[in-house]
Amino acid sequence: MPTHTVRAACPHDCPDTCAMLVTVRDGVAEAVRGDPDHPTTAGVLCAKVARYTERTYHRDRLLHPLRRVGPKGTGRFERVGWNEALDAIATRLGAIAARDPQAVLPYSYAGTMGLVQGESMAARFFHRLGASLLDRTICASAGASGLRLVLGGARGTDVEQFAHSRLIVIWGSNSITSNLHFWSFAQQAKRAGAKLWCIDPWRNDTAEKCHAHIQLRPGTDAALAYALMHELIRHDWVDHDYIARHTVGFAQLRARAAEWPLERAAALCGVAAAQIAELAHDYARVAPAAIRANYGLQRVHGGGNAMRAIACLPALTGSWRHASGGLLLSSSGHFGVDQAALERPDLLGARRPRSINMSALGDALLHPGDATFGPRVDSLVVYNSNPMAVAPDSSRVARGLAREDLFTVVLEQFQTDTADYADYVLPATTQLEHVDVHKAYGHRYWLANNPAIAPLGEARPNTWVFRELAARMGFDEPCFADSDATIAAQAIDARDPRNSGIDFARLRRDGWARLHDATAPFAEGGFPTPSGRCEFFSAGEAAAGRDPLPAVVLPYECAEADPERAASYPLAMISPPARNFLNSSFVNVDALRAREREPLLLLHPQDAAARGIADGAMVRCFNDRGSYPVRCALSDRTRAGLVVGFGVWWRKLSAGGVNVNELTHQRPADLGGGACFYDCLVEVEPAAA
Ligand SMILES: Nc1nc2c(c(=O)[nH]1)N[C@H]1C(S)=C(S)[C@@H](COP(=O)(O)OP(=O)(O)OC[C@H]3O[C@@H](n4cnc5c(=O)[nH]c(N)nc54)[C@H](O)[C@@H]3O)O[C@H]1N2
Ligand SMILES: Nc1nc2c(c(=O)[nH]1)N[C@H]1C(S)=C(S)[C@@H](COP(=O)(O)OP(=O)(O)OC[C@H]3O[C@@H](n4cnc5c(=O)[nH]c(N)nc54)[C@H](O)[C@@H]3O)O[C@H]1N2
Ligand code: SF4
Ligand SMILES: [Mo]
Repeated sequence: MPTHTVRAACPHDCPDTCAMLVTVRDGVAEAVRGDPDHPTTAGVLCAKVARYTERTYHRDRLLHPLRRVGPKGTGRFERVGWNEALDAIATRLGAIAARDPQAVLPYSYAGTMGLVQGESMAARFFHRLGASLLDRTICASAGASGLRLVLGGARGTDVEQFAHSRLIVIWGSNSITSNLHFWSFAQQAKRAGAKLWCIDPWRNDTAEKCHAHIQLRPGTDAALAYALMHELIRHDWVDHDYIARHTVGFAQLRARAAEWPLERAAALCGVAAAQIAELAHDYARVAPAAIRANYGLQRVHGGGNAMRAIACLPALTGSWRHASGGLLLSSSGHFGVDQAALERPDLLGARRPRSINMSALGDALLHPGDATFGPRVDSLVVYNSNPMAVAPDSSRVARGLAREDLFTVVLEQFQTDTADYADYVLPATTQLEHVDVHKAYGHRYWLANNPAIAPLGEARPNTWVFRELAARMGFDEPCFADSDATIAAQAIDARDPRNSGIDFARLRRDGWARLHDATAPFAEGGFPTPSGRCEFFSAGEAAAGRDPLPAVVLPYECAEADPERAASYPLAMISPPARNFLNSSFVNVDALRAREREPLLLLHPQDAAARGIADGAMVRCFNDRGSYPVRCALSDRTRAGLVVGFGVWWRKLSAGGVNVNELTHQRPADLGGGACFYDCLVEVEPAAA
């Protein structure tokens, strides 16, 4: 039987959104590889997704619907038919919605980034039902909000242009782990003589390969950015023409920056003043200079304002004039997506359901309901997410999910920690088995995903499930009959000139297409802000009674903000991803888990010595929220006072049946309600023998 090749897209939550080629023989996907012609993928997939067939044909794939027979959390289920499962779910949701549809809470994130298998049919269903809205804050909302205040939206430097930068500042990103295809452009620049700076609390794999590394305390980036601004302004290394024509609020920003001389910022950040001075000098004197900021820097109380402060830098120096200057956090705002067509918020009619912050799921599930909160959550419908593993403050999430009176439905490819708590588990297709269309947040290409193989077992796409539920609930609006290909076509807003010549039929044939937008987005200003300028000073924020300028907001959990807590739990903890996992995805792929071996905590030798802890020992990492048994590695790649606990392990594949989120908290960041995973104090002690 000869093989054929199917054009697909990597579905995972990663800025790179790679173009994939799937080799299929006799209905079986034999291999996936990167499309060599796609300019950012360049024929390379990361180690995780190169094994996508292993994930798809995994022995543990869920292949038929399941109904719970044991206590919640124990993972005991029996097989049921689709009709039986869907009838029961529709009946139960209908009964809850008859009391108050807001008692139903959808819970989803980016298990797939596909616009079809993400929030299309699902959103239509929940809008029509009148369910609670979910505020999707768990990853990026603080930084995205900060960026929006200054630049107006998620736009920035074209990733391909970093190849020609002369200075690259990698800020809060472990690019080699989490943004590999950006890293290849940075390497091209490095080979051509560019200088690379990294700003990160630990010496991650990327920092190892940069020329200079500012190893700051987590959550202090805004102070660092202000000290840089102070230096730029003090030396008059700013572009007065760009500032005059394309920004607002320079005088106010200058006054605020004057509060952050090098020494003050250096003391707060825990770094040498001379290093900040050196970066300011490089940033001013080397052009084009570009910043690659990523979401690692905004998982703290002050994350939104940190991004806001950083976003002021390229306008001060006029670095936006160069295609290879500027700043990239996310490119998603370059895409013209017809969100309303996908999600159909009009199906709400006059209803305005409450919105629940997904990063405080534990609190939401444990809330008894009152006039402020609204009704108690009686049903949780989870798809594209594994909240039991990834949401903060796990012990409260577990208590919430264990409620006998909570009706939980989980659409999943695998029996995850979350699925263990479900009343019904519904088997979902993988990217090789369904249709989708993708934008990206790290490049500027639309991609199509053609199905390569038939669904395995009785697995079904998310869209199919919500279509079936809609039919059973009597939702007869025509949009519930749309096919997946129809939805994919609707996603590409035909009225948006950036989509000219691009439609789903073309994408299906060619695999991908570059959107049309200026390579240097703000060379001539044109910021999508209310003023049309880069807003150092936000009149909107001032009118709302908030700080009109970027603020320096300390972490909730640090010695300055909470000395009492710091006395009991003196170590700061960050929990960035392990390289071979993608959030909690891939933890169950044997070959990848074998590379990571077991949950690991980096501890500085000084902190270890003070606690009598030897390299490789099992330790107990704990605070007042929980306790996490973990293997520790002593390393000077972290700073004294900082531990690095790699995530996000499945609880049931970890030593104590818990993961690092046992220790994190649910408080929101300063902007956008973002999660604060890296704003966390802990103590570490040798594990009891
Ligand atoms: N292999 C792999 N790739 C991934 C993921 C994965 O889990 N695994 N996750 C994907 C997802 S969902 C996302 S959102 C992105 C995340 O990727 P990134 O946006 O790069 O974010 P993180 O990996 O969370 O953190 C990046 C770096 O920020 C550092 N950091 C932590 N706190 C601070 C701080 O206060 N200031 C500064 N300056 N740096 C700080 C961390 O030490 C880490 O080295 O990657 C995507 N890619
Ligand atoms: N401590 C700590 N916690 C973190 C982070 C951290 O750095 N530290 N990172 C945070 C970040 S940045 C993010 S984005 C979140 C991510 O959290 P999630 O978005 O929940 O990501 P995953 O853990 O990858 O879980 C996605 C699930 O979706 C399933 N899935 C994939 N495709 C489909 C599909 O087509 N249909 C259905 N029904 N299911 C599908 C996968 O099998 C997987 O179990 O985690 C956050 N949690
Ligand atoms: S680098 Fe990112 S987009 Fe590319 S294959 Fe890996 S996870 Fe997917
Ligand atoms: Mo994320």
